[in-house]
Formats: sequence, structure tokens, C-alpha cells
Amino acid sequence: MTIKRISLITPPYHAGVVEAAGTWLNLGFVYIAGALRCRGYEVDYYDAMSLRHDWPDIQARIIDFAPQVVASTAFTASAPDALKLLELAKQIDPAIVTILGNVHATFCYEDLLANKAVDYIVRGEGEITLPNLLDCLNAKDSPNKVAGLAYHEADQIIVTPAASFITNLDALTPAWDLVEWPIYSYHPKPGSTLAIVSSARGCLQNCSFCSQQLFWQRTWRARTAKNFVDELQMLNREYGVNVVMLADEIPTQDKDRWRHILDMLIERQLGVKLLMETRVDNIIRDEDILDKYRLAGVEHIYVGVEAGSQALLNLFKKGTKVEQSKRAIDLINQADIVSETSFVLGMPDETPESIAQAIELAKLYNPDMAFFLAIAPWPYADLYPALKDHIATHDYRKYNLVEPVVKPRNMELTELEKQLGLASRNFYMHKFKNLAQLSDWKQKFMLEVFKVLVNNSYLAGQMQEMGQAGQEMPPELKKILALAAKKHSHQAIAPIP
Ligand code: B12
Repeated sequence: MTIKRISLITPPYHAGVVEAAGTWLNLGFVYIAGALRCRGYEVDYYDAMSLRHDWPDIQARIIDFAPQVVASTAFTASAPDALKLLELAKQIDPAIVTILGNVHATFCYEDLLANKAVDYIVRGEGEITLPNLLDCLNAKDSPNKVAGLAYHEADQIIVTPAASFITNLDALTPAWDLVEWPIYSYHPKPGSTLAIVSSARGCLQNCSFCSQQLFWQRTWRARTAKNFVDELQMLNREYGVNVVMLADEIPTQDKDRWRHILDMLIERQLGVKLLMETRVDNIIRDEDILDKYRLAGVEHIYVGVEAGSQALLNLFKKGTKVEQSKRAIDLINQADIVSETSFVLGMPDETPESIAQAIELAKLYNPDMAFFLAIAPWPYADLYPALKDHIATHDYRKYNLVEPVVKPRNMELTELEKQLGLASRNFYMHKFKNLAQLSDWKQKFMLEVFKVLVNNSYLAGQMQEMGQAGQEMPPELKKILALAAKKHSHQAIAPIP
């Protein structure tokens, strides 16, 4: 069999959280599709997750495209459905070669390969490793010559040496033309066209609860400012993209490059709004250029505060000080940019009192949006040994930062989940009561956010209950609540994932 056609399919997993805020494309697959095409392969980029397709739809699309290879992507929460997808491919045709990549696959390849439906795991970046593997299979050569793989040979698992990181990110060739653009939109901006883009790859931090610094092995590489800004311009011109989320963990690592990007965006006035994540210390470092962020179109910044006590920040190896978080959020607010943060809660020592403290801290920090997340014990994270004995379930579908899976010593899981929901309600109640303190555009934005929260978010129930305590709410909010009470839909928001 010669491999010609490859299906890249996202698993139909839904945590019912970030998807309420928008429909988000799969950037990893856009890059991999481009790389495969450059080597002469035909690719079906199929974002079953975002299309909200179910198994019968996926089956029909695989039969229709008749690929020789089906590949999917697995971070921890999506791993069970990614496996199910490869099982489906094998049921359709046992000759289909199946491949999995992404962070969970990179670290938990032994577990995944225990499922006979998985032929190959790609560890690390896919743009070079996957085409190399397919060329190798077509040449009937041994895959053990390809760096970055794990696979079965006889009864053994073969793990080839790690692939080198791609150094020249400017040379990559994302297949933007394969994206089904009309479905991708940012809900707080009705009618918008949303892309996810990447200006840099890597993370240099040590955060012990996170996976990303491990995946990137504490390296960081960036595209040149011009290459990145040209891409935004092209996306706007060719596909009408007017909102982009930066997938980068730390886009502003190199201040000179970042300033250059901002200057070019200000000069070109593309009309593209940026949503991004960065670190509190980088915001403080950039105090002198935060006005440029806003002028360049940066509209929303997420900074991970994560913890309210210095002791917990130290345990999380966050490398920041509690006071810095307040300062960074103040600066973002002063620049008239939407500020967002999250708190990682549900550690073994959590109590209703410590959650109450986090809420008060959130009010003090005063971000526009705050999320109270449940720690997820990624089996490969540095923090895992400290959480291992407190894990209540190994069902990875629940490892989505919303459903608690670590049981605090003095709280039941149901109580923790309830408290996290109440924390959001309490925070937003406070926020929306003080809506008039925000600038005009932020007030309008927050009303859209409120609609999303009330109608489609995992917090919908909590938000609708605010109606009962809603006497102090501004009239616009009361109207939204009244409408929502009629509709009662229960799906999903959260912020930048
Ligand atoms: C975009 C994004 C999403 C999108 C996914 C859109 C889609 N259509 O698939 C959305 C917003 C829906 C999303 C949702 C969630 N996400 Co998310 N998301 C991201 C984010 C911000 C960027 C990913 C990205 O584009 N990276 C850039 C590309 C170029 O890199 P990449 O994805 O790693 O892909 C490369 C390699 O990994 C590899 N690769 C990846 N897949 C494959 C597959 C094959 C076959 C091969 C060969 C190679 C390969 O090759 C790619 C190119 O080099 C990351 C954080 C981050 N900075 O990476 C979190 C992240 C992946 N998300 C995460 C989480 C937890 C979630 C949610 C559970 C959050 C929630 N509470 O709801 C949900 C679950 C999904 C859902 N449907 O509900 C975590 C996963 C943690 C973990 N260790 O498991 C991350 C890492 C955030 C974090 N810091 O913790 N997410």
C-alpha cells in the first residue's frame, strides 16, 4: 500500500468550557497539513471537535475520503476520544495506519500503545516527524530511522531519539486554505472571524502544575516580527479574519521583537483584534509600552495568577510574587484592555475558607474576568507526585480543569465543585454590580460576556441564579437574565484555554 491521503481529525471531545467563548481552529493540524502537502500528500483537515460532529459523521467522512492514514491529537482530556477515533478508523479498514500526537501522546505513549488501534505515536512537533514517517513507510524502510516516534515492533515498544525542535519557524507553511472559516467565530464579538495563530513556540518557566514547559523542554523560539505580521495581514485580507488568539505561552519573551510586532501592527492598522496570554512580570516589564499594545489591537490579556498565597505560588514554581499579580492586572486595566486571570484551586489542603479567600483576592485584584479552576494532575507534570495519592478518578475526560479530580482532605468532590461554581457567581456578581466603573467599550464587551456566561457556559446555572439576588444589578443585565431564564440552555465558557 502506498500512502497518499491523510486524514487529520480532531477528537469530538467537549469539556463544555472554552468552546462557549468561541469556535477555535486546530492550529497544530493547519501546520502539519501544510508540511504534508509540501511532501506531496493529500490532506483532509477535519476539525470534528469544532464542527460538533459525532461518531456517525466522523465515520462517514473517513469512508468518503478513503485515507491510508488517520491521525488524531491528544492532550490529556481528549486522549480517550482520540483513541476511540483511531479504533473507529481500524474498524472501517484495518489497513489504515493510525497515528497520535500532542502533549499526552508525547509523554504517555506506553499507555496509549497498549491500545492495539494505535500504530505510531509522534512525540514533539509534527511538521517534520510525520512526513518523515510517511516517506519512510512508503519506502518500506524501518521507522526506527525516524526521530521522535514510539511504536510497537513485535512485542516491544521502540522509542526513537527525540526529534530536534524546528528552528526556523518562518519557513513553516500552514495550510490556511484548508480551514473551514465560516464556523470559526469569537462569540463576544458576533459576526467575527476567529483564527488561532502562533508567533513563537516554547516556554521557559518551571510551573509545576503545567505541561507546556515539559513539552517544549524549556526552550523558546520565535518567528520574525515581519513574518508574523504579514501572516495576520494575509489572514485578514484573504479570509476576513478580524480576531486572533495567540497560541503562544509567552509571546512577549523578547521585548524588542514584541515591540517591533506592535509597531508594525500600529503602522498597518489591520483592524485585527488580538487575544493573548502573557506573564505578570512581562506586563510589569512592559509598563512603558502598554499603550502600544492597545493601539496595536490587543484587546484581551490573560495572566495566570494561579494562587493567592506566596507558599502556593512557590509550590507551583510560578516564579512570581503575589504583589506582582495585582500590579500587572492594574496595568492591564489602566491600558483599557480586558484583563483575565485564573486561580488553580482544589489542592489537597483546600477548604471552603481558602476558596473564600481566593474569591476575595480575585475581587481585590479586580480583573474583568476570573476563573476558578480545579487542578488537573497531568500524569507527567512535576506536581504529580504531590497529588497522586489524592486522585479520585483516572477518567481523563474529566481532566479539563473544571471537573475536580483531586479530592481535598477535608472536602468532598461534590462540595468542591459546588464551591468553585459559587466562587464564579460571587466574583461576577461583584463585577457586574460595578459595571459602570468600566470604560464604554469594556461595558459593552462585558455585557456580551455576560450573555455567553448566562446562556451557554458551564456556569449558566450559577449565573441564572444571580437573577434571584439581582436587585442590585444594572437594568441591562436584568434583561439578559430574564431572557435567559426563558431559554435555559446548558452548555459552556471560559477564557483563553
Ligand atoms: C487552541 C487550544 C485549544 C482549542 C482547541 C481547538 C481545536 N479545534 O482543536 C480549544 C479552545 C477548543 C481548547 C480547548 C481545551 N483545552 Co486547549 N489549548 C489550546 C492552546 C492555547 C493552543 C494549542 C496550539 O494551537 N498550539 C500551537 C500548535 C502549533 O502546537 P500544538 O498544538 O502543540 O501542536 C504541535 C505538536 O503538539 C504536535 N502535534 C499535536 N497534535 C498532533 C497530532 C499528530 C498526529 C502529530 C503528528 C503531531 C501533533 O505537532 C503540532 C505542530 O508542531 C493550548 C496551550 C498552548 N499554548 O499550546 C491549550 C491546551 C492544549 N489546552 C488545554 C486544555 C486543558 C483544554 C481544555 C480541557 C480547557 C477547558 N477547561 O475546557 C479544553 C478541552 C477541549 C474542548 N473541546 O473542550 C491544555 C492541555 C493540558 C494537558 N497537558 O493536557 C493546554 C496545553 C493549555 C494548558 N496550558 O494547560 N484548547
